[in-house]
Amino acid sequence: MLNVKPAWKNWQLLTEKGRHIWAFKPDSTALDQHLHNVEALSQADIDQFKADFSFDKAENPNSGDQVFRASALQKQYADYKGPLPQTSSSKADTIAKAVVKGINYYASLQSEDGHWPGDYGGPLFLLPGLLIASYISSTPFPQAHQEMMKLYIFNHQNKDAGWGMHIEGESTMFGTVMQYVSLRILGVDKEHEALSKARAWMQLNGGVTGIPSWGKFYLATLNLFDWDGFNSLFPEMWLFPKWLPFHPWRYWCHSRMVYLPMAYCYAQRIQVPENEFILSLREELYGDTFASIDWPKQRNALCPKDDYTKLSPVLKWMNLFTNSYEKVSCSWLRKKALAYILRYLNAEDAQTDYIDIGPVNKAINSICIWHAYGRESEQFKKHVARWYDYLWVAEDGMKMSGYNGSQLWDTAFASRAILESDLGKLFPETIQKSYHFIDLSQIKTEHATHNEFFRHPMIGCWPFSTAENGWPVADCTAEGLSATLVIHASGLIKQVIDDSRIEQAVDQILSYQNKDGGWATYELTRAPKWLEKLNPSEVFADIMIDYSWTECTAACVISLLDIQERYPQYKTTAIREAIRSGLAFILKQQRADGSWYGGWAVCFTYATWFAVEALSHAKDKGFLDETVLLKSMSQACEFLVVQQKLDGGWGETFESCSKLQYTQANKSQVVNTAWALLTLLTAEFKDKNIIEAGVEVLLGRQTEIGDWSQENISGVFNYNCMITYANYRNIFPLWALGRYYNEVI
Ligand code: LAN
Repeated sequence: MLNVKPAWKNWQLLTEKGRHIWAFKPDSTALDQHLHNVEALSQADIDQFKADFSFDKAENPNSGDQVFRASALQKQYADYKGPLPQTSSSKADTIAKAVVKGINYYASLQSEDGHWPGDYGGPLFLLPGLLIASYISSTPFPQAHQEMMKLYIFNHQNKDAGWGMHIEGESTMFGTVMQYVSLRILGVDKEHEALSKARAWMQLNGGVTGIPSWGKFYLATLNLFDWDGFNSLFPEMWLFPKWLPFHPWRYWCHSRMVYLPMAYCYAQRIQVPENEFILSLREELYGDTFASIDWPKQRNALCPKDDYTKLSPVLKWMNLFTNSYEKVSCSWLRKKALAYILRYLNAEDAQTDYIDIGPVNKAINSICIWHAYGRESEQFKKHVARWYDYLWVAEDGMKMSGYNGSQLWDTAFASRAILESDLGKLFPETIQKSYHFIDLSQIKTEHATHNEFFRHPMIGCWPFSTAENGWPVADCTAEGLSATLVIHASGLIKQVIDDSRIEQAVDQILSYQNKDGGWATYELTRAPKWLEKLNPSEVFADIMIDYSWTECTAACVISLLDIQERYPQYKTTAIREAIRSGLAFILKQQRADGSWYGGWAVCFTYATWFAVEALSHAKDKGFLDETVLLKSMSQACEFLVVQQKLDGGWGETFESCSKLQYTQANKSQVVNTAWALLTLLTAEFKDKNIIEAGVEVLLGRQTEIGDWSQENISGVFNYNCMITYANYRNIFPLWALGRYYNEVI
């Protein structure tokens, strides 16, 4: 079935209510026991790691989650022996077999609690943050973890000896310096060939001072960059009156929660004391120039390879002011700002049970809490315990995930994909388990401090990962709700999510709608678009406010349409109005070529699927002028037809996201093909040859056991950083084939 390598077997994923902990040679399944007490490695273990986690990036930088999958299959895979439906044609027969085989395989990856674990790596700047936190706080990872992290970083070094922002990206200064420092923290000798070549890369590309601001920040905490070389984060801004349009409570929550602990570190000028290691690193990174660098001049220095978003002139002017303020800052005010920030950090930790909103503030909050309360404090220990929630083992080593997982999101999609056709009903236990997880993950209580710290109310919502993560998302709520409704309609379960909880979810979705008719991610859009001019990160775009997105809007509209169908009496007028304005927003986002740009996955095929799905569900229900709706859908189909590849499939690369232009991959991709097929089928596209050609690609690529191979990276954030969705290669082909089965049966 799978080529399972011996060292893989030593790593086991333990899960509990969606939590993921990778344990080395676990002797029980008690999850907490495996955080720290890991046995020491023998040289034989290390050699085995090296042999079994060797990975050829040149073949495909995307690992295929084989470590997790091999072990899950061993535990619970069995060939499908149940009944198959009577169909009318051999075509329908073939599709039915492929779908059943695919679901049967996929079901064996489901965890006991009902979700589908999966690799959520991709970005390369995350693990370094965690390693820096561990170094600063003198809290090293167990040796087994460290060896695996080294392997991961080595495995992802590019041919030119640098590293990218993410596993598929070309080398950047940010990626390269961060991995370099990480390998050194992990004990790799500076004379190691990979490192000396990386140093040459840095020199060739203008030197380390050109690292973007987030890198400058991390280096400053390591005493490898002077804080004077870092633009002020003006910590006093947290004391601004709330009505100001640029008060940080209005930022996109991810920016808010990252710049908050950064401001703390900056105000405290946190840096590890000079020691031999740091002095050596200075020399490795800068030669003998460190002492003579004019730091203030480096504040805006930027390596051209990292330059994605130019700092605006407005921001540069503001920096002039805030940097000068640093020289005269009033200590009383600074203290007050720091006290406020620390209170906010504590609230975020408490609200998320120390998981935090994401991988970046997870690492930086750890540094702040260590600084504020010490290594032995309860708070810091709780932080450390959650470091492990973010680690993931695949055949390329140990990585840091882009979130504490994508549990709810994948489970909701998977349930809908499986139940797309009646074939899903052959797997009642799978659906019962996913229902259990969806039930478990709906948020049932409010944070005590939610008002004080600007949180959108959340009872009834669903998060992207787990309930403990404590940050619900608008479209995850929609997906959770849509999945719940589909499962209820299937008749396979005993309903436990009652009407009042469904109504809570609907109310939340309504409360998330923006004035422009669209839906954003975690919150309402809280400030005008011009705030983007203050974006200080050179490597991401559109991070300052929470924008309405096509996909998020479509997901919310679809769930409201579902509600109208099943709960027609509930808030009919308000829901109809929300749907109408949501649809108008979607139509407005359509490009002249008929496509939609996707902000959260690669890329045009993704958002086009979401948009057309919403439009087709709204058809004949009197929301829009039907000719407008039909024209929009047919333009979308024409767009897809133009992009279809010769083999009948569709394939985009991540550059679609960063360049905002449809970019053909060399080879068609099952995930893009599935999105295109879902679109054409829901739009009832007339030319069946086009559809059949795509279906053939999915059938042809299905493996013997019912899986599909991992192809290109599928996810993205902030236009420029890619992220892995390991479950997509199963969910979407199954969904598309299930839909096609409904056509041909
Ligand atoms: C995610 C993951 C899920 C994603 C969807 C639900 C798919 C989307 O429709 C809405 C946005 C959301 C919730 C999303 C936002 C940005 C996240 C949280 C991520 C891509 C996962 C990681 C990323 C986060 C910002 C990474 C940390 C990096 C920073 C720049 C802070």
